[in-house]
Amino acid sequence: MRKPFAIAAGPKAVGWACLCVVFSPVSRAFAAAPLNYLTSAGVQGDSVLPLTWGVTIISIAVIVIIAILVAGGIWRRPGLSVQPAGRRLPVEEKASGLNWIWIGVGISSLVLLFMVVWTMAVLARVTSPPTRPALTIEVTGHQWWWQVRYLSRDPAQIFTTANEIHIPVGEPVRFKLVGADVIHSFWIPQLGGKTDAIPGQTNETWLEAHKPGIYRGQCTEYCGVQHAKMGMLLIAESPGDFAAWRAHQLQSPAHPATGGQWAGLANFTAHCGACHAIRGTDAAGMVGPDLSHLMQRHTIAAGILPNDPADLERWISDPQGIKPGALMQKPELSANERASIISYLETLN
Ligand code: HEC
Ligand SMILES: [Cu+2]
Repeated sequence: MRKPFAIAAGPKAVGWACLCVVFSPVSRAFAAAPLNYLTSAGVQGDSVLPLTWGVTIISIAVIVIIAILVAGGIWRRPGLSVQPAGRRLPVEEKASGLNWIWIGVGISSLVLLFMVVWTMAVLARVTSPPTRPALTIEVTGHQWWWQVRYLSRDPAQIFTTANEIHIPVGEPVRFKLVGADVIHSFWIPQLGGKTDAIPGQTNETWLEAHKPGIYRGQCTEYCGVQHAKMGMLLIAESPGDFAAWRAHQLQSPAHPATGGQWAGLANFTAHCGACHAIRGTDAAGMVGPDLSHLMQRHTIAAGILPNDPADLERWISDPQGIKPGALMQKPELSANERASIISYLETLN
């Protein structure tokens, strides 16, 4: 007699494959990936991570158990003799069959209830920071870069930067999130969950990093053609390093030192100043990233190019070739003008 289903061995194998994916070296490889949420480096992540693993493992266990029961049921099915057409099979009604339903519903409800309570407890813990944050940073999502403004009651202490966020370690930092044009979503996976940046609304979240490091972030709400190239870096540093960085950001960059650099500043103001701002100069545009201390950044174009002279030149020569659709058109510059602008930008420490 033919076996009713040939896939009976399948579910078990699939279950083991899932377990292997979760526990094997693959998870260690994830730990080395820049955008990984399977390791935690901050207070929010510490609460969320056990829940992520817990729910994953429980879900896999449920699938495996059910698969085994289904497979067992199929195998143990008593052999049926071929019935003449039209004759019905006698159905045996054993009262004990119903018990399985009660046991199954009971166990499932307990497991689900446990997961709900655990999730609520984690949500309660990550909703608000353990202590009142001393620092508030406003992050505005633009198509396709991040504006970062350090807020303060004292207007002289406010400054703006882009795509790289510095925070001190060991204390919670408040983030106010806004969308400039469409909905974006702010996510630094190793430190905490996602929060949307919505036009006309200010969402709040907080993050606290345990130890100094550079953590990759990414927009996680589809926001147009260059959504995938809307990254950022969060740089967590010791409170001393952070204070020094902040004090430096509040300064205007030094004046150009050479004639060529002065010409670069003039060309910059004429060709780029409508969109970009540089502290202490006439360039005060708000359409693109603030470039006051550009050379302090590790990356340009929202985390996608290293900030080195060759890539800076590549970007300024043809931004559309690197990020097609980006809101910086190809500048119309002579080779001399471009070289002078780059030599000036390289002084912006
Ligand atoms: C129409 C407005 C506009 C003009 C004019 C413009 N830019 Fe931009 N620029 C932008 C926008 C918008 C971005 C962000 C692009 C992105 O990452 O998607 C940008 C990004 C940059 C960046 C990368 C900054 C970072 O930290 O990621 C540099 C450097 C830059 N522009 C230099 C220039 C220079 C030099 C000129 C003049 C030759 C210029 N831009 C002209 C709008 C402009
Ligand atoms: Cu996006």
